[in-house]
Amino acid sequence: MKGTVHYDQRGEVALLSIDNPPVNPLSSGVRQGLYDGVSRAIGDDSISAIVVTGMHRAFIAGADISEFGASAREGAGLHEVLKIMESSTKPIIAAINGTAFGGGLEVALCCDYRIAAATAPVGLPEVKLGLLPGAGGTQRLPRLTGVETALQTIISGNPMAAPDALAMGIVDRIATGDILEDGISMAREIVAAGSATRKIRDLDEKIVADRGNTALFEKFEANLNKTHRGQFAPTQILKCVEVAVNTDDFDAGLAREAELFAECMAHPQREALIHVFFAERAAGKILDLPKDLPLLKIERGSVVGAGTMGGGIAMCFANAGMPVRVYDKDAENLARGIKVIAGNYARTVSRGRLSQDEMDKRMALIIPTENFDDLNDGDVVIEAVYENLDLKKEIFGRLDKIMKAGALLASNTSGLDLDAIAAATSRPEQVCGMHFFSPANVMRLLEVVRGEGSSPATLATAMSLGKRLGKVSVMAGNCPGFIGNRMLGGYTRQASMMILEGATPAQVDKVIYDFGLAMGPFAMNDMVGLDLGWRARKMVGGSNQVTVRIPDELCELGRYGQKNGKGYYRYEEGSRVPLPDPEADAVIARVAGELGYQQRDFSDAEILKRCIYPLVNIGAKLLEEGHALRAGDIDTVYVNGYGFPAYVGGPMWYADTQGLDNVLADMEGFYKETGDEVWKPSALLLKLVKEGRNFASLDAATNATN
Ligand code: 3H9
Repeated sequence: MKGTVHYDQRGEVALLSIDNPPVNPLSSGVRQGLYDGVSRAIGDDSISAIVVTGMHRAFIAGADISEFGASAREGAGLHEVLKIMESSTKPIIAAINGTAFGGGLEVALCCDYRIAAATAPVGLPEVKLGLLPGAGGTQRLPRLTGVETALQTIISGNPMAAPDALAMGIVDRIATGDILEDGISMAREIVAAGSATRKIRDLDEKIVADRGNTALFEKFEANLNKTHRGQFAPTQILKCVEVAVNTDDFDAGLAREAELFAECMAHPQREALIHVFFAERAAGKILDLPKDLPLLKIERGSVVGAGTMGGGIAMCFANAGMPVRVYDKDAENLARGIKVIAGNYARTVSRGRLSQDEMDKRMALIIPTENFDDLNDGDVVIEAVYENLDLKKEIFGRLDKIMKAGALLASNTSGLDLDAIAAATSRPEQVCGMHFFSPANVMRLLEVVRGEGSSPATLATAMSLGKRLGKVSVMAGNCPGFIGNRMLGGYTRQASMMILEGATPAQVDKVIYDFGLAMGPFAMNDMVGLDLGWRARKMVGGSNQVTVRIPDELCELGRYGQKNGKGYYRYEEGSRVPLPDPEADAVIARVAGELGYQQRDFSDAEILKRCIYPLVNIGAKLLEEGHALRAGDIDTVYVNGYGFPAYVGGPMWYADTQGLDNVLADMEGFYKETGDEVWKPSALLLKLVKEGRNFASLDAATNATN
């Protein structure tokens, strides 16, 4: 059995300490240990109260996710544990020393009292795994906080700090000294005052007011389409809480919760989301970088360029409490960049998500400079100028001269040749890519790009710095576009081909939106601005790619996208809603005719495959070449950097769910039909299908070698 619970006696208090490092999930040994410990304490006449706490950095991180889907269960069931705790006539106190998430908070809610360390985060994040709190959380939380707060907490899945949990009534007290000692003192106080127990199941004053309040649930349901479009678990959560509010029979509520939880467990979204959870964590483990590799000491950052990317990167440093210099040679650009940063923070303050004091502290950490040499005190420098190889090479040549020995030199290039950039320095071993995604202060993804000469210490430091900056870091090899943008090329090209062949932008975009992305490729292009690519192509004398003919002709007609109200679509004054536009459609039809494309109808299913399967094939090529380490890394890139819906698990996971043999057959069909190289199946895909395997099995084999 995995994990254990230690039993100690402190006078008349039994102390149960959960020991399942690093974060104490409710694995078999923990459940059994809690069951045995509580039973023993109840049966021991010398014990008057029980304190439950966690060792290491968490109280309990929730159910053990790695056990989900296992055929046989070891140890006591969680519900048996909770039942014996809740029926205890001796008061049980949860001493929440650290993270209490999901089933962990639900264990605490089965205790009679809760005291928490001020730094302990608590929450019910199950929804992020496609689940609902299935150990009574949907029934007990509303009884403590009231219905609306409980719904917000459970549906968002966001954690809260212990002091907020105190204000909401979830915990009773915040420890002022050592949490364990304070927990034991609290137990003694309760015993001294008569050993009253207090079961949340018996409380109803916070829920009666909303009994029969269907409008409240309708309000939440209507909002789900905005916040959780396409997701299964949130509606299940609403149903659970509705039962909690509308019935007096607590056990009936628990039974309904168990049914709805089982439906979530059986749902493919649950499997996909848990894949994403583990894939994000696996991505941080680089097989040839030993865990104990000494890292470079990073205390200060430097950023070259005060544009959108540079400013966002500087905010990441400041948010992590690290001072950062931001350089721009143009005083006006620099001032504008700093103003944008201040504006971003001010918006967060106005939404109540940051205090003015904290904003001031962060702004003070961002030090603008027009003097390139000032960058030299950074332990890391991140170059974030526009995509131009010559310019980047020149900057790295200059950085090489001024940066201190041992500094990490990183480029934020989104796809240029990192080795060429590193070659401009005398220390390519200290150079790597750190590719942030826009807006850098918001997007969670960081591609760490490994150059030919990048040293293990450089790479390990960049990965670890990414974590400190709040990013999910994924290692990518140095190839054009790295992981994300190289794959994206296949997706956008196929979308562009389909509108030449007879599909409309609106049809393609709707299919992609319905699949779960925030917008389709044409709405996205309109948002970014069609003129950017058009101007870039003009500067190099144009392009003979058929896929750029339509955007180029749209630009020739002054249709630049959202910025001037017309592109692939038209936009009403001040609106971002794309509306079909006969003028754009006529351009598409004319160009398709001129290029000799036969027009035909497309089914939604075909559109989806033509857009998503290039991602899969290019992803497989990246794996085959070693430019991506795991299929899960690719999924992590797409979910965190490109808005791919986590509930389908990312493109590689999605391909597995479709059956790789089916995916291959479709690709072969498209290859035959179009002759487009993107459809030439990768050798890896062919091999996996031949062996009856999938990407998940490939990753399992890779991770097993770690
Ligand atoms: C649930 O509770 C259902 C119940 O309502 C009903 C049941 C009937 N299980 O993230 P880290 C591993 S659903 C198994 O790097 P951090 C993780 O994989 C659950 N393993 O650390 C990693 O392993 P490795 C609801 C878990 O400090 C290691 O621990 N709970 C679990 O950055 C360290 O993790 C959640 O959704 C788990 N529950 O963050 C909480 N949690 O070292 C999910 C972690 O081999 N967990 N591991 O790569 C988290 O949000 C974060 O892990 C946490 C720590 C904040 C706890």
